[in-house]
Amino acid sequence: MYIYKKKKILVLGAGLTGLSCINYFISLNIFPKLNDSRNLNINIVPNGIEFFFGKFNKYWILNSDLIIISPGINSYHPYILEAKKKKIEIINDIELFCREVVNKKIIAVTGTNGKTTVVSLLFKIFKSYNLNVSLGGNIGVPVLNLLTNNSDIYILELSSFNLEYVFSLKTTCSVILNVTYDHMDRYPNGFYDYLYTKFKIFNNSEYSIISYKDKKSLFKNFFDNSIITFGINYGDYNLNIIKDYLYFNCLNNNCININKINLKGINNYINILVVICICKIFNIPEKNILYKISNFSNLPHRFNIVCKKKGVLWINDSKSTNIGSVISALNNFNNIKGKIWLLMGGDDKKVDFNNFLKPFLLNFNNLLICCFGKSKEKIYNLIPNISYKFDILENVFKYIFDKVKYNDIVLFSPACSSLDQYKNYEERGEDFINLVNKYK
Ligand code: UMA
Repeated sequence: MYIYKKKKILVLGAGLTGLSCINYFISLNIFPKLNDSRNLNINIVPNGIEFFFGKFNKYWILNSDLIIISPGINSYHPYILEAKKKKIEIINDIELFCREVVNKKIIAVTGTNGKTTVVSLLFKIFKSYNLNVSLGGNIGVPVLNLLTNNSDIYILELSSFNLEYVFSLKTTCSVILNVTYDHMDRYPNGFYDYLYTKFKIFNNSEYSIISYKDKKSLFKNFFDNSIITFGINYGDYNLNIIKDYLYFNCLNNNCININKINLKGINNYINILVVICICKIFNIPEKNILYKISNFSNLPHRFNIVCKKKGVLWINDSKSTNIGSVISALNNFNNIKGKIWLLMGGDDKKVDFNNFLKPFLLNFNNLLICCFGKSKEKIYNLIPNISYKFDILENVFKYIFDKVKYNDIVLFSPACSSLDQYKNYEERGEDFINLVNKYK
Protein backbone atom coordinates (compact mmCIF):
# COMPACT_ATOMS: atom_id res chain seq x y z
CA MET A 1 0.00 0.00 0.00
CA TYR A 2 1.54 3.26 -1.09
CA ILE A 3 0.87 6.37 0.96
CA TYR A 4 0.72 9.54 -1.10
CA LYS A 5 -0.91 11.78 1.50
CA LYS A 6 1.37 14.46 2.91
CA LYS A 7 3.78 14.11 -0.05
CA LYS A 8 4.52 17.11 -2.23
CA ILE A 9 3.48 15.61 -5.56
CA LEU A 10 4.17 17.24 -8.91
CA VAL A 11 2.65 16.03 -12.19
CA LEU A 12 4.86 17.03 -15.13
CA GLY A 13 3.08 17.38 -18.47
CA ALA A 14 -0.58 18.26 -18.84
CA GLY A 15 -1.39 16.05 -21.84
CA LEU A 16 -3.49 12.89 -21.76
CA THR A 17 -1.16 11.20 -19.30
CA GLY A 18 -0.69 14.13 -16.92
CA LEU A 19 -4.42 14.80 -16.68
CA SER A 20 -5.15 11.11 -16.04
CA CYS A 21 -2.65 11.26 -13.15
CA ILE A 22 -4.28 14.39 -11.74
CA ASN A 23 -7.71 12.73 -11.89
CA TYR A 24 -6.34 9.60 -10.25
CA PHE A 25 -4.96 11.60 -7.32
CA ILE A 26 -8.16 13.64 -7.02
CA SER A 27 -10.04 10.34 -6.69
CA LEU A 28 -7.82 9.67 -3.66
CA ASN A 29 -8.59 13.16 -2.38
CA ILE A 30 -5.05 14.30 -3.07
CA PHE A 31 -4.32 17.50 -4.99
CA PRO A 32 -0.91 17.52 -6.70
CA LYS A 33 0.65 20.47 -8.53
CA LEU A 34 0.63 20.47 -12.34
CA ASN A 35 3.40 21.89 -14.54
CA ASP A 36 3.72 22.03 -18.34
CA SER A 37 6.39 23.88 -20.33
CA ARG A 38 3.89 24.93 -22.99
CA ASN A 39 1.28 27.66 -22.65
CA LEU A 40 -1.87 25.58 -22.45
CA ASN A 41 -5.50 26.53 -22.10
CA ILE A 42 -6.16 26.79 -18.38
CA ASN A 43 -9.65 25.32 -18.83
CA ILE A 44 -8.13 21.84 -18.91
CA VAL A 45 -7.11 22.12 -15.25
CA PRO A 46 -9.52 20.47 -12.79
CA ASN A 47 -10.78 22.55 -9.87
CA GLY A 48 -8.49 22.75 -6.87
CA ILE A 49 -5.28 22.01 -8.78
CA GLU A 50 -2.44 24.52 -8.57
CA PHE A 51 -0.77 24.78 -11.98
CA PHE A 52 2.10 26.50 -13.76
CA PHE A 53 2.12 26.64 -17.59
CA GLY A 54 4.69 28.16 -19.97
CA LYS A 55 7.95 26.72 -18.68
CA PHE A 56 9.18 24.07 -16.30
CA ASN A 57 9.05 25.34 -12.74
CA LYS A 58 12.50 24.60 -11.36
CA TYR A 59 11.53 25.40 -7.79
CA TRP A 60 8.53 23.07 -7.89
CA ILE A 61 10.55 20.30 -9.52
CA LEU A 62 13.42 20.45 -7.04
CA ASN A 63 11.18 20.80 -4.00
CA SER A 64 8.82 17.89 -4.62
CA ASP A 65 8.82 14.53 -2.87
CA LEU A 66 7.34 12.71 -5.83
CA ILE A 67 7.33 13.61 -9.53
CA ILE A 68 4.99 11.89 -11.99
CA ILE A 69 6.56 12.41 -15.38
CA SER A 70 4.77 12.22 -18.76
CA PRO A 71 6.24 10.05 -21.51
CA GLY A 72 6.88 13.00 -23.83
CA ILE A 73 9.27 14.67 -21.36
CA ASN A 74 12.95 14.06 -21.92
CA SER A 75 14.73 12.40 -18.99
CA TYR A 76 17.86 14.36 -19.84
CA HIS A 77 16.24 17.73 -19.18
CA PRO A 78 18.64 19.53 -16.77
CA TYR A 79 15.95 19.93 -14.08
CA ILE A 80 15.11 16.21 -14.23
CA LEU A 81 18.79 15.35 -13.94
CA GLU A 82 19.06 17.70 -10.96
CA ALA A 83 15.99 16.15 -9.33
CA LYS A 84 17.55 12.71 -9.75
CA LYS A 85 20.74 13.95 -8.10
CA LYS A 86 18.64 15.16 -5.17
CA LYS A 87 17.13 11.61 -5.04
CA ILE A 88 13.60 12.90 -5.60
CA GLU A 89 11.38 9.95 -6.50
CA ILE A 90 10.33 10.05 -10.17
CA ILE A 91 7.75 7.61 -11.50
CA ASN A 92 5.17 7.54 -14.27
CA ASP A 93 1.51 6.73 -14.73
CA ILE A 94 2.27 3.08 -15.54
CA GLU A 95 3.97 2.74 -12.15
CA LEU A 96 0.93 4.25 -10.38
CA PHE A 97 -1.26 1.80 -12.29
CA CYS A 98 0.90 -1.24 -11.44
CA ARG A 99 0.78 -0.36 -7.75
CA GLU A 100 -3.04 -0.54 -7.97
CA VAL A 101 -3.56 -3.74 -9.96
CA VAL A 102 -1.33 -6.13 -8.04
CA ASN A 103 -3.57 -9.18 -8.35
CA LYS A 104 -4.63 -8.77 -11.95
CA LYS A 105 -3.18 -10.35 -15.06
CA ILE A 106 -1.18 -7.99 -17.25
CA ILE A 107 -0.04 -8.54 -20.82
CA ALA A 108 2.56 -5.94 -21.77
CA VAL A 109 3.70 -5.43 -25.34
CA THR A 110 6.57 -3.26 -26.49
CA GLY A 111 8.68 -3.12 -29.66
CA THR A 112 9.76 -0.50 -32.14
CA ASN A 113 6.98 -1.49 -34.54
CA GLY A 114 3.74 -3.47 -34.55
CA LYS A 115 2.65 -2.82 -30.94
CA THR A 116 -0.72 -1.30 -31.74
CA THR A 117 -1.62 -4.03 -34.24
CA VAL A 118 -0.75 -6.79 -31.78
CA VAL A 119 -2.59 -5.34 -28.78
CA SER A 120 -5.66 -4.42 -30.84
CA LEU A 121 -5.98 -7.91 -32.32
CA LEU A 122 -5.36 -9.53 -28.93
CA PHE A 123 -8.03 -7.35 -27.34
CA LYS A 124 -10.59 -8.36 -29.98
CA ILE A 125 -9.82 -12.06 -29.53
CA PHE A 126 -9.96 -11.89 -25.71
CA LYS A 127 -13.26 -10.00 -25.90
CA SER A 128 -14.70 -12.57 -28.29
CA TYR A 129 -13.99 -15.20 -25.64
CA ASN A 130 -15.93 -13.07 -23.13
CA LEU A 131 -12.94 -12.29 -20.97
CA ASN A 132 -13.14 -9.20 -18.78
CA VAL A 133 -10.30 -7.34 -20.45
CA SER A 134 -9.15 -3.71 -20.92
CA LEU A 135 -6.72 -2.18 -23.39
CA GLY A 136 -4.60 0.95 -22.88
CA GLY A 137 -1.21 2.65 -22.77
CA ASN A 138 0.62 4.12 -25.75
CA ILE A 139 -2.34 3.18 -27.96
CA GLY A 140 -4.02 6.36 -26.69
CA VAL A 141 -5.90 5.47 -23.51
CA PRO A 142 -3.88 6.35 -20.40
CA VAL A 143 -3.66 3.28 -18.19
CA LEU A 144 -5.03 5.01 -15.09
CA ASN A 145 -8.29 5.56 -16.98
CA LEU A 146 -8.67 1.76 -17.10
CA LEU A 147 -8.80 1.33 -13.32
CA THR A 148 -12.52 1.95 -13.07
CA ASN A 149 -13.16 -0.95 -15.50
CA ASN A 150 -12.06 -3.36 -12.79
CA SER A 151 -10.96 -5.87 -15.40
CA ASP A 152 -9.39 -9.27 -14.81
CA ILE A 153 -6.86 -8.81 -17.59
CA TYR A 154 -5.14 -5.64 -18.75
CA ILE A 155 -3.46 -5.48 -22.15
CA LEU A 156 -0.91 -2.66 -22.21
CA GLU A 157 0.89 -1.18 -25.18
CA LEU A 158 4.11 0.22 -23.74
CA SER A 159 6.59 2.46 -25.53
CA SER A 160 10.17 2.78 -24.34
CA PHE A 161 9.14 6.14 -22.82
CA ASN A 162 6.46 4.31 -20.80
CA LEU A 163 9.06 1.89 -19.48
CA GLU A 164 11.55 4.52 -18.30
CA TYR A 165 9.98 5.17 -14.90
CA VAL A 166 8.17 1.94 -14.11
CA PHE A 167 9.46 -0.28 -11.30
CA SER A 168 6.55 -2.48 -10.16
CA LEU A 169 5.43 -3.95 -13.48
CA LYS A 170 4.59 -7.61 -12.92
CA THR A 171 3.11 -9.39 -15.90
CA THR A 172 1.74 -12.74 -16.90
CA CYS A 173 3.19 -12.16 -20.29
CA SER A 174 5.65 -9.58 -21.63
CA VAL A 175 6.64 -9.23 -25.26
CA ILE A 176 9.34 -7.37 -27.15
CA LEU A 177 8.21 -7.59 -30.76
CA ASN A 178 11.35 -6.14 -32.33
CA VAL A 179 13.95 -3.47 -31.64
CA THR A 180 15.45 -1.24 -34.32
CA TYR A 181 16.94 2.26 -34.18
CA ASP A 182 14.43 4.88 -33.07
CA HIS A 183 14.10 7.87 -30.72
CA MET A 184 17.85 8.55 -30.62
CA ASP A 185 17.02 12.17 -29.71
CA ARG A 186 15.76 10.76 -26.37
CA TYR A 187 18.60 8.31 -25.76
CA PRO A 188 21.84 10.28 -26.05
CA ASN A 189 23.86 7.29 -24.83
CA GLY A 190 22.80 5.46 -27.96
CA PHE A 191 21.00 2.35 -29.07
CA TYR A 192 21.82 0.22 -26.01
CA ASP A 193 20.20 2.79 -23.75
CA TYR A 194 17.00 2.36 -25.80
CA LEU A 195 17.39 -1.43 -25.80
CA TYR A 196 17.87 -1.70 -22.02
CA THR A 197 14.81 0.48 -21.48
CA LYS A 198 12.72 -1.91 -23.55
CA PHE A 199 14.25 -4.87 -21.73
CA LYS A 200 12.77 -3.63 -18.43
CA ILE A 201 9.48 -5.14 -19.59
CA PHE A 202 10.87 -8.58 -18.60
CA ASN A 203 11.87 -7.62 -15.04
CA ASN A 204 9.04 -9.58 -13.46
CA SER A 205 7.21 -11.54 -16.14
CA GLU A 206 5.95 -15.10 -15.96
CA TYR A 207 6.31 -15.56 -19.72
CA SER A 208 8.88 -13.49 -21.60
CA ILE A 209 8.43 -13.52 -25.34
CA ILE A 210 10.98 -12.29 -27.86
CA SER A 211 11.91 -12.94 -31.47
CA TYR A 212 14.37 -15.73 -32.10
CA LYS A 213 16.46 -13.36 -34.22
CA ASP A 214 16.68 -10.64 -31.53
CA LYS A 215 17.46 -13.19 -28.83
CA LYS A 216 20.42 -14.49 -30.85
CA SER A 217 21.73 -11.05 -31.77
CA LEU A 218 20.69 -8.09 -29.63
CA PHE A 219 19.90 -9.94 -26.41
CA LYS A 220 22.37 -12.80 -26.60
CA ASN A 221 23.78 -12.22 -23.10
CA PHE A 222 20.44 -11.53 -21.44
CA PHE A 223 18.55 -14.77 -21.12
CA ASP A 224 18.44 -18.23 -19.69
CA ASN A 225 16.31 -20.88 -21.38
CA SER A 226 12.97 -19.80 -19.87
CA ILE A 227 12.32 -17.35 -22.65
CA ILE A 228 9.77 -18.09 -25.40
CA THR A 229 10.92 -17.26 -28.91
CA PHE A 230 9.04 -16.68 -32.13
CA GLY A 231 10.08 -16.24 -35.74
CA ILE A 232 9.87 -17.23 -39.36
CA ASN A 233 11.09 -20.84 -39.65
CA TYR A 234 12.83 -20.64 -36.24
CA GLY A 235 11.74 -20.26 -32.63
CA ASP A 236 9.42 -22.05 -30.22
CA TYR A 237 6.47 -20.51 -31.99
CA ASN A 238 7.25 -20.44 -35.68
CA LEU A 239 5.75 -19.72 -39.01
CA ASN A 240 6.53 -20.93 -42.53
CA ILE A 241 5.32 -18.97 -45.51
CA ILE A 242 4.71 -21.19 -48.53
CA LYS A 243 3.09 -19.56 -51.54
CA ASP A 244 -0.22 -18.10 -50.31
CA TYR A 245 -0.26 -19.93 -46.98
CA LEU A 246 1.02 -19.25 -43.48
CA TYR A 247 1.85 -22.47 -41.61
CA PHE A 248 2.01 -22.15 -37.81
CA ASN A 249 3.65 -24.91 -35.74
CA CYS A 250 1.45 -23.94 -32.79
CA LEU A 251 -1.99 -24.38 -34.41
CA ASN A 252 -3.73 -27.73 -34.76
CA ASN A 253 -5.51 -26.56 -37.85
CA ASN A 254 -2.25 -25.06 -38.81
CA CYS A 255 -2.54 -22.85 -41.87
CA ILE A 256 -4.06 -19.51 -42.87
CA ASN A 257 -4.62 -18.44 -46.47
CA ILE A 258 -3.15 -14.95 -46.80
CA ASN A 259 -5.77 -14.01 -49.38
CA LYS A 260 -8.42 -14.46 -46.69
CA ILE A 261 -6.96 -12.02 -44.17
CA ASN A 262 -6.71 -8.24 -44.28
CA LEU A 263 -3.41 -7.95 -42.44
CA LYS A 264 -0.74 -7.93 -45.13
CA GLY A 265 3.03 -8.03 -45.15
CA ILE A 266 5.63 -10.23 -43.47
CA ASN A 267 5.74 -8.16 -40.33
CA ASN A 268 2.02 -8.50 -39.88
CA TYR A 269 2.30 -12.28 -40.27
CA ILE A 270 4.82 -12.21 -37.42
CA ASN A 271 2.44 -10.04 -35.41
CA ILE A 272 -0.24 -12.70 -35.93
CA LEU A 273 2.20 -15.37 -34.72
CA VAL A 274 2.85 -13.40 -31.51
CA VAL A 275 -0.87 -12.97 -30.95
CA ILE A 276 -1.40 -16.72 -31.35
CA CYS A 277 1.43 -17.37 -28.89
CA ILE A 278 -0.17 -15.15 -26.21
CA CYS A 279 -3.64 -16.61 -26.85
CA LYS A 280 -2.22 -20.10 -26.37
CA ILE A 281 -0.76 -19.07 -23.00
CA PHE A 282 -4.26 -17.92 -22.02
CA ASN A 283 -5.87 -21.10 -23.41
CA ILE A 284 -8.10 -19.28 -25.88
CA PRO A 285 -9.74 -21.75 -28.28
CA GLU A 286 -8.36 -21.77 -31.82
CA LYS A 287 -11.74 -21.02 -33.36
CA ASN A 288 -11.89 -17.65 -31.55
CA ILE A 289 -8.31 -16.86 -32.55
CA LEU A 290 -8.75 -17.73 -36.21
CA TYR A 291 -12.12 -16.07 -36.57
CA LYS A 292 -10.85 -12.73 -35.25
CA ILE A 293 -7.65 -12.91 -37.28
CA SER A 294 -9.63 -13.37 -40.47
CA ASN A 295 -11.94 -10.47 -39.58
CA PHE A 296 -9.31 -8.03 -38.40
CA SER A 297 -8.83 -5.01 -40.66
CA ASN A 298 -5.42 -3.47 -40.85
CA LEU A 299 -5.23 -0.26 -38.82
CA PRO A 300 -5.06 2.97 -40.82
CA HIS A 301 -1.73 4.30 -42.18
CA ARG A 302 0.05 0.99 -41.68
CA PHE A 303 1.03 -0.42 -45.03
CA ASN A 304 -2.43 0.17 -46.52
CA ILE A 305 -3.01 -0.03 -50.24
CA VAL A 306 -4.64 3.27 -51.22
CA CYS A 307 -5.31 2.15 -54.78
CA LYS A 308 -3.96 0.42 -57.86
CA LYS A 309 -4.36 2.70 -60.85
CA LYS A 310 -2.97 2.01 -64.34
CA GLY A 311 -0.84 -0.78 -62.87
CA VAL A 312 0.73 1.49 -60.22
CA LEU A 313 0.31 0.45 -56.59
CA TRP A 314 0.09 3.36 -54.10
CA ILE A 315 0.79 2.34 -50.49
CA ASN A 316 0.27 4.49 -47.41
CA ASP A 317 2.61 3.48 -44.58
CA SER A 318 2.66 6.86 -42.82
CA LYS A 319 2.96 5.15 -39.41
CA SER A 320 6.48 4.21 -40.50
CA THR A 321 8.44 6.54 -38.24
CA ASN A 322 11.72 4.63 -37.99
CA ILE A 323 14.22 2.54 -39.93
CA GLY A 324 12.71 -0.80 -38.87
CA SER A 325 9.34 -0.01 -40.36
CA VAL A 326 10.63 1.10 -43.76
CA ILE A 327 12.82 -2.01 -43.93
CA SER A 328 9.81 -4.22 -43.14
CA ALA A 329 7.75 -2.47 -45.78
CA LEU A 330 10.43 -2.88 -48.44
CA ASN A 331 10.96 -6.52 -47.52
CA ASN A 332 7.63 -7.23 -49.19
CA PHE A 333 9.00 -6.15 -52.59
CA ASN A 334 12.05 -8.26 -53.22
CA ASN A 335 11.04 -9.47 -56.68
CA ILE A 336 8.90 -6.90 -58.42
CA LYS A 337 8.99 -6.06 -62.11
CA GLY A 338 8.68 -2.27 -61.92
CA LYS A 339 10.37 0.47 -59.94
CA ILE A 340 9.86 1.24 -56.26
CA TRP A 341 9.35 4.95 -55.59
CA LEU A 342 10.14 5.28 -51.91
CA LEU A 343 8.85 8.49 -50.31
CA MET A 344 10.79 9.25 -47.13
CA GLY A 345 11.21 12.28 -44.89
CA GLY A 346 10.25 14.18 -41.77
CA ASP A 347 12.04 14.53 -38.45
CA ASP A 348 14.73 11.82 -38.27
CA LYS A 349 15.01 11.90 -34.44
CA LYS A 350 18.83 11.95 -34.75
CA VAL A 351 18.97 8.36 -35.94
CA ASP A 352 22.02 7.41 -38.02
CA PHE A 353 20.74 6.05 -41.35
CA ASN A 354 24.17 5.00 -42.63
CA ASN A 355 24.57 1.89 -40.49
CA PHE A 356 21.55 -0.21 -41.41
CA LEU A 357 19.31 1.65 -43.77
CA LYS A 358 21.84 2.55 -46.46
CA PRO A 359 23.23 -1.01 -46.93
CA PHE A 360 19.68 -2.32 -47.02
CA LEU A 361 18.55 0.18 -49.65
CA LEU A 362 21.59 -0.63 -51.77
CA ASN A 363 20.25 -4.20 -52.18
CA PHE A 364 17.52 -2.89 -54.47
CA ASN A 365 18.42 -2.12 -58.06
CA ASN A 366 14.99 -0.73 -58.92
CA LEU A 367 14.67 1.85 -56.14
CA LEU A 368 14.16 5.62 -56.47
CA ILE A 369 14.06 7.74 -53.32
CA CYS A 370 12.04 10.93 -53.06
CA CYS A 371 12.85 12.77 -49.83
CA PHE A 372 11.05 15.69 -48.25
CA GLY A 373 10.82 17.71 -45.03
CA LYS A 374 13.41 18.41 -42.36
CA SER A 375 15.58 15.37 -43.05
CA LYS A 376 15.61 15.66 -46.84
CA GLU A 377 19.34 16.49 -47.11
CA LYS A 378 20.31 13.68 -44.76
CA ILE A 379 18.27 11.12 -46.70
CA TYR A 380 19.30 12.50 -50.09
CA ASN A 381 22.97 12.17 -49.16
CA LEU A 382 22.62 8.45 -48.43
CA ILE A 383 22.48 7.47 -52.13
CA PRO A 384 22.39 10.72 -54.18
CA ASN A 385 22.42 9.06 -57.61
CA ILE A 386 18.94 7.56 -57.06
CA SER A 387 17.49 10.34 -54.89
CA TYR A 388 15.46 13.49 -55.44
CA LYS A 389 14.72 16.11 -52.81
CA PHE A 390 11.66 18.27 -52.23
CA ASP A 391 10.45 20.62 -49.52
CA ILE A 392 6.96 19.21 -49.16
CA LEU A 393 5.10 16.02 -50.08
CA GLU A 394 2.95 17.69 -52.74
CA ASN A 395 6.10 18.63 -54.68
CA VAL A 396 7.04 14.94 -54.73
CA PHE A 397 3.71 14.19 -56.39
CA LYS A 398 4.16 17.02 -58.92
CA TYR A 399 7.46 15.44 -59.92
CA ILE A 400 6.53 11.75 -60.03
CA PHE A 401 2.91 11.66 -61.18
CA ASP A 402 3.73 11.56 -64.92
CA LYS A 403 6.83 9.37 -64.45
CA VAL A 404 5.36 6.36 -62.66
CA LYS A 405 4.68 3.40 -64.98
CA TYR A 406 2.76 0.12 -65.09
CA ASN A 407 4.08 -2.32 -62.41
CA ASP A 408 5.66 0.48 -60.32
CA ILE A 409 5.04 0.82 -56.60
CA VAL A 410 4.83 4.12 -54.76
CA LEU A 411 5.61 3.41 -51.14
CA PHE A 412 5.01 6.21 -48.63
CA SER A 413 7.04 4.90 -45.71
CA PRO A 414 8.73 8.01 -44.30
CA ALA A 415 11.00 6.37 -41.64
CA CYS A 416 10.80 9.64 -39.69
CA SER A 417 8.44 11.33 -37.29
CA SER A 418 5.87 13.63 -38.91
CA LEU A 419 6.16 16.45 -36.38
CA ASP A 420 8.27 18.79 -38.55
CA GLN A 421 5.35 19.40 -40.95
CA TYR A 422 2.26 17.67 -39.57
CA LYS A 423 0.33 17.32 -36.31
CA ASN A 424 0.87 13.54 -36.29
CA TYR A 425 1.36 10.55 -38.60
CA GLU A 426 -2.41 10.32 -39.16
CA GLU A 427 -2.54 13.83 -40.64
CA ARG A 428 0.51 13.01 -42.78
CA GLY A 429 -1.16 9.81 -44.03
CA GLU A 430 -4.35 11.69 -44.90
CA ASP A 431 -2.24 14.19 -46.87
CA PHE A 432 -0.72 11.30 -48.83
CA ILE A 433 -4.14 9.75 -49.53
CA ASN A 434 -5.56 13.11 -50.68
CA LEU A 435 -2.57 13.67 -52.95
CA VAL A 436 -2.93 10.18 -54.45
CA ASN A 437 -6.56 10.91 -55.22
CA LYS A 438 -5.69 14.32 -56.67
CA TYR A 439 -2.80 13.18 -58.89
CA LYS A 440 -3.51 9.53 -59.71
N1 UMA B 1 5.53 18.57 -22.35
C1 UMA B 1 6.19 19.55 -21.67
N2 UMA B 1 7.53 19.68 -21.90
C2 UMA B 1 8.22 18.84 -22.72
C3 UMA B 1 7.51 17.82 -23.38
C4 UMA B 1 6.15 17.72 -23.18
O1 UMA B 1 5.63 20.30 -20.90
O2 UMA B 1 9.44 18.99 -22.84
C5 UMA B 1 4.10 18.54 -22.17
C6 UMA B 1 3.41 18.97 -23.45
O3 UMA B 1 3.32 20.37 -23.52
C7 UMA B 1 2.03 18.34 -23.33
C8 UMA B 1 2.30 17.17 -22.45
O4 UMA B 1 3.62 17.25 -21.92
O5 UMA B 1 1.08 19.17 -22.75
C9 UMA B 1 2.19 16.01 -23.40
O6 UMA B 1 2.54 14.92 -22.79
P1 UMA B 1 3.07 13.71 -23.64
O7 UMA B 1 3.90 14.15 -24.82
O8 UMA B 1 3.71 12.80 -22.69
O9 UMA B 1 1.76 13.17 -24.34
P2 UMA B 1 0.40 12.63 -23.75
O10 UMA B 1 -0.68 13.51 -24.27
O11 UMA B 1 0.44 12.41 -22.30
O12 UMA B 1 0.36 11.26 -24.58
C10 UMA B 1 1.11 10.16 -24.09
C11 UMA B 1 1.86 9.49 -25.23
N3 UMA B 1 2.76 10.46 -25.84
C12 UMA B 1 4.08 10.22 -25.97
O13 UMA B 1 4.61 9.20 -25.60
C13 UMA B 1 4.92 11.29 -26.59
C14 UMA B 1 0.88 8.96 -26.26
O14 UMA B 1 1.61 8.22 -27.25
C15 UMA B 1 -0.10 8.02 -25.59
O15 UMA B 1 -1.06 7.60 -26.54
C16 UMA B 1 -0.79 8.74 -24.43
O16 UMA B 1 0.21 9.23 -23.50
C17 UMA B 1 -1.73 7.83 -23.65
O17 UMA B 1 -1.07 6.86 -22.94
C18 UMA B 1 1.73 8.88 -28.51
C19 UMA B 1 3.13 8.71 -29.06
O18 UMA B 1 3.51 9.46 -29.95
C20 UMA B 1 0.77 8.27 -29.51
N4 UMA B 1 3.94 7.76 -28.59
C21 UMA B 1 5.27 7.51 -29.10
C22 UMA B 1 5.25 6.57 -30.28
O19 UMA B 1 4.28 5.80 -30.43
O20 UMA B 1 6.26 6.56 -31.04
C23 UMA B 1 6.14 6.88 -28.03
